[in-house]
Amino acid sequence: MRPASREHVAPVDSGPRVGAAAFRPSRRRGCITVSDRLAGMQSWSDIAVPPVPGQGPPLRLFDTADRRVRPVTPGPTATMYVCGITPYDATHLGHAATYLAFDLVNRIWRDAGHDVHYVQNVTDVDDPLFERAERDGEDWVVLGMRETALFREDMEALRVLPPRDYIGAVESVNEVVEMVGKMLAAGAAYVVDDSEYPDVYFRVDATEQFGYESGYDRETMERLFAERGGDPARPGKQDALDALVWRANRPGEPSWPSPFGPGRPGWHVECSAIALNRIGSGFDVQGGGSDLIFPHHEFSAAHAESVVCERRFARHYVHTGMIGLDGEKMSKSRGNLVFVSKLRGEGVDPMAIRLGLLSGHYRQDRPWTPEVLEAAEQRVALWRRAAALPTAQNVDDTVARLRQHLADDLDTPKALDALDGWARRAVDHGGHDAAAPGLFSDAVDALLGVTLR
Ligand code: 5CA
Ligand code: ZN
Repeated sequence: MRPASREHVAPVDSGPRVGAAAFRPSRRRGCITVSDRLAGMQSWSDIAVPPVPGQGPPLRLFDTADRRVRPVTPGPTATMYVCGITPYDATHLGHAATYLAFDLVNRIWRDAGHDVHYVQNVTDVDDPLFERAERDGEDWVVLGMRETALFREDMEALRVLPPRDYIGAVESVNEVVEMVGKMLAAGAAYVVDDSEYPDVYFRVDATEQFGYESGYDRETMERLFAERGGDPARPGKQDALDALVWRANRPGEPSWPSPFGPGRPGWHVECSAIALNRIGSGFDVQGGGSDLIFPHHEFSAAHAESVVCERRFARHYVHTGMIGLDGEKMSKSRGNLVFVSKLRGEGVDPMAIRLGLLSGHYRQDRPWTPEVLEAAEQRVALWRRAAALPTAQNVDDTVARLRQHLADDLDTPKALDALDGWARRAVDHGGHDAAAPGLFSDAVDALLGVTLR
């Protein structure tokens, strides 16, 4: 049974916060409330990254907004926000591929000596979660907790470095309330007044620069808005593209109190508020799959820019291609999913899953096939044999090429080729360098997240 809306107690403090300490557990009549769950929201376990001698060139990435590859120029602390899962089902290989791409960014930055402040959300209050819970006669809170726990396990198995802040939507409601209040005060948002539900909408023309992130024309925006969770035909909206930022409470839906009435956050504003409050405006990389280019990242950016009065939410907008199966994008709604946990359960080596997903370029839409997995299994086996040799030929040049290819917009196909070449030569012809196998292993671990030990 869903908890009644009164049970959803929003944390009352506001402003930047990190992790569990900022939240007060709350219990009523012996029930576990959402706030108890907030206190438990944790990232997953950290993974040691071995140091690798030397340095690579500075990272260059394709920026969706500028439509070209250009250098990422972080300060001593590099900052990244990557959109997290909506936890109504298990992690599939499409999700995994996206988080692996940004894990490479994290690893390249660390290799270059940056401290990395990585933030990720969990969309644990949203319609798909309620619908799946309803279908299965389950509490949506329990469903979200279970799938988030499984996601953490999958990320650990794939050796994805954990975000520093891992924040549920339910944890950030007070931040959203504060932000929507600012938008209303600034005239960037309005309350629809011809309905029994006083939803709050963000004006698509609230910022001058709206549209710069996707670069899409109005027609494309309208099509994608309707396809990806927007509500162009909602009566009372001033523009079909105005985006929901606060959904007034409907019977049976969870809600939180706010000065503009009880309700729950819209989707884009959740990511806006979580990122702004932790890594601020003008952070280095905003990441996600290409299906988030519009409307999600366009509006996340516009929401933030409307309240901080700056023109650029993120300095780089980075998007991954879609992993498909049998010619179709892998998606929960299509049901053509290959789950990471299912493969793991079948005994597939997570390092082969990792290398299989990294064998294509991150920006390329690409299929997952049995051949991709088989090739990755053979690659891991070859690399393990090479790493276990007592001596091999010098690997310095190969490590330098690995760094170069990764810094060039994460060119993993070329990086993996270079490593294959060295491993094949090492296995076939040996060599006299006793440090080379260990260095190869460390470089593959630190930069690609693949352990060969
Ligand atoms: N919770 C929102 C973001 S705030 C969300 O999009 N959740 S999701 O579970 O649908 O997707 C999580 C991430 O995986 C997103 O970055 C999405 O773009 C990415 N993703 C989803 N399907 C695929 C796929 N087939 N291939 C690659 N990435 C995918
Ligand atoms: Zn997001």
